[in-house]
Amino acid sequence: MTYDIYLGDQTFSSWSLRGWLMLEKFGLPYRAHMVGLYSGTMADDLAPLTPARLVPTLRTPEGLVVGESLTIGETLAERHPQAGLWPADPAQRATARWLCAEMVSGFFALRGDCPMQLLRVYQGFAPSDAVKTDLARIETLWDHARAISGAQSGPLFGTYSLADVFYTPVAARIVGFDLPVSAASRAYCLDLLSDPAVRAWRAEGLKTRYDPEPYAQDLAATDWPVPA
Ligand SMILES: N[C@@H](CCC(=O)N[C@@H](CS)C(=O)NCC(=O)O)C(=O)O
Repeated sequence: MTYDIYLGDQTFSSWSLRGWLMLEKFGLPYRAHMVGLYSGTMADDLAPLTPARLVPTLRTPEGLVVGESLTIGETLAERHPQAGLWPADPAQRATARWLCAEMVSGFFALRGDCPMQLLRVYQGFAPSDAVKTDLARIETLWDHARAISGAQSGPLFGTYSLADVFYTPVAARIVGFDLPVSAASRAYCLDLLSDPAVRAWRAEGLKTRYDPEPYAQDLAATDWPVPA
């Protein structure tokens, strides 16, 4: 009973990180397959999974191919109700789904201006008004999640869930571009990035060398705040 998960790059692919965390963090058995996101082989690598086009893509042990991160998460949650992918409480579960859906369908300024990278903390990045608006919305949603769950720190719903999975790459953007958020939000971001699974994922990615480096910014930088 082993899943196959097709993933891209470990340093720059935010969706790949989400897809991997959905299996890794909830103890589900999987084989990871890295496809050539930046080497030009991606279409060939995914050809056996047609019509899949993007990473992550999941193949169930029965051979069903499932694309799109939120659908993959829902499929795994449905198949493994005891694994805790969603919060057990219905109100918390509905809210967690809301946060994930809003992440998937929004925050385009943040996603466009601050590409996820797990290499360094850029200094002096000046967020646009649109990025600041996205950050305010993200913090509003995080505060709302905490109001519903009562969890004042740590995972948004007290116990780690898909909501934390979906916001881990958001945390990487906030930290990696030193974006202005509240102390509580920054602490949550650092919690997500300090997770042993995320550290292991990043450590693996650091073995890859890029020439040229995707999404490199012409900015000074300091070290990533969490050791590999
Ligand atoms: N909506 C998709 C987005 C997935 C996505 O955009 N993945 C990127 C990698 S981070 C990709 O496969 N890019 C390759 C391409 O656009 O050709 C999801 O939720 O999984």
